[in-house]
Amino acid sequence: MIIPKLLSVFFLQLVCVHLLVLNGANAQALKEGFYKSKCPSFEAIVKNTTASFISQAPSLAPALLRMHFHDCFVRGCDGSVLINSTSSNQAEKDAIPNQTLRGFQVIDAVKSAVEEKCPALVSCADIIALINGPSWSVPLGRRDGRVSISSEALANLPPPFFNITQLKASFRSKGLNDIDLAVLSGGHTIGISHCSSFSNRLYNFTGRGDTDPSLDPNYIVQLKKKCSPGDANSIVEMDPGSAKIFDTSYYSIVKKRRGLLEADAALLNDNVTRAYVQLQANSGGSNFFKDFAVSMVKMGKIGVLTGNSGEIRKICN
Ligand code: HEM
Ligand SMILES: *[C@@H]1O[C@H](CO)[C@@H](O)[C@H](O)[C@H]1NC(C)=O
Ligand SMILES: *[C@@H]1O[C@H](CO)[C@@H](O)[C@H](O)[C@H]1NC(C)=O
Ligand SMILES: *[C@@H]1O[C@H](CO)[C@@H](O)[C@H](O)[C@H]1NC(C)=O
Ligand SMILES: *[C@@H]1O[C@H](CO)[C@@H](O)[C@H](O)[C@H]1NC(C)=O
Ligand SMILES: *[C@@H]1O[C@H](CO)[C@@H](O)[C@H](O)[C@H]1NC(C)=O
Ligand SMILES: CC(=O)N[C@H]1CO[C@H](CO)[C@@H](O)[C@@H]1O
Repeated sequence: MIIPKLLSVFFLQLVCVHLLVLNGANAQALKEGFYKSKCPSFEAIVKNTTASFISQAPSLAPALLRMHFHDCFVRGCDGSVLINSTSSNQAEKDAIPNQTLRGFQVIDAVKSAVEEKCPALVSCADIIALINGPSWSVPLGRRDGRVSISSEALANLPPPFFNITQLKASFRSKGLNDIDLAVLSGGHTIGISHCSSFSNRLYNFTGRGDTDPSLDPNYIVQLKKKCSPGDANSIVEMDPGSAKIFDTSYYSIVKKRRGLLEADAALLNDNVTRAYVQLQANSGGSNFFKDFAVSMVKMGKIGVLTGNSGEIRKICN
């Protein structure tokens, strides 16, 4: 299993649940079991290969989840995040928000294992999507885009300092609603952030050497110990104490005003997203894993290429 084993455990209850999701107009052709007859071992290969990487380096699980988000928000889920820059084109990979993307080696390894069994059949975009759906059914049939432009990553990915109005607009522009925003932000229950993504909140929030008043002052003291001024490279867990476990504790942290990014804290500034935070912050939460699967399937349909559009790339980068 791909995302850490606890995630899988929590999702076990969902294994047989058939998710009802809205089909985006451009996503008609995605379907579960798309490769069943053409490449029956595809799902097993993805699981085996990814599992062997993640057992060696568990921190790759959050990295791959974030990669799927970044792929889908820029030109749709078409694998364009994987494409290398060339002398004449700066690709998405080389945009500022992507400097901290990791895990490309996992995609490459899965791809070459898949190519060995089923040459030229399975898209890179589907590999990213399936890696992130260990325990729910992932509709497949995406094809790969050929275009990857750095400036589009900057324009389409919400930066960490977005306020709630901007976050809602960003998600809505991708066909995702305010609940999807609250649910998918829960992806920050695993993984890390570099100090550079939030240190303005600790040292210079409005340019007057001040701190972010929406961040718990006691937590600011702790964070300052991890991120000295100007330190861009150190990393901090987004859901400390539970950063390897896919659970609802992200929401408890946000509720306590300890959300690491401004975009996490912002969920408290809207009735709908705040209500969701409060719901999940209650002990044990409520249906978060099911909600997450539904919103992930929805995110995974953004702007996909299907049918004869795009291509099946042999080398993902
Ligand atoms: C709501 C808007 C979002 C913003 C502004 C945002 C921003 C960020 C930032 C700044 C980081 C830290 C990067 C670094 O400094 O290393 C991060 C990490 C991460 N994000 Fe998001 N994100 C958002 C939504 C999402 C979504 C929808 C998902 C997936 C469902 C996601 C999954 C992750 C994961 C798993 C990490 C940890 C990556 C790692 O450990 O390498 N994020 N995000
Ligand atoms: C996946 O791994 C299991 C156990 O190691 C093995 O039995 C199975 O054949 C593997 N499947 C593929 C498709 O590699
Ligand atoms: C893409 O870039 C990676 C890392 O720089 C490199 O290893 C790989 O060979 C490149 N792929 C192609 C097709 O040039
Ligand atoms: C969010 O940011 C935008 C752009 O800076 C600003 O116009 C708007 O007033 C802000 N909204 C909230 C709720 O802070
Ligand atoms: C804080 O930000 C202001 C405005 O951007 C800048 O002039 C000042 O040098 C910064 N202070 C520190 C300590 O970085
Ligand atoms: C949010 O809730 C508050 C208090 O319950 C209410 O006064 C306000 O009108 C609500 N705002 C929106 C946009 O629904
Ligand atoms: C993972 C990856 O490709 N990171 C690149 C992001 O962009 C910077 C330049 O802006 C590159 O140096 C990184 O290699």
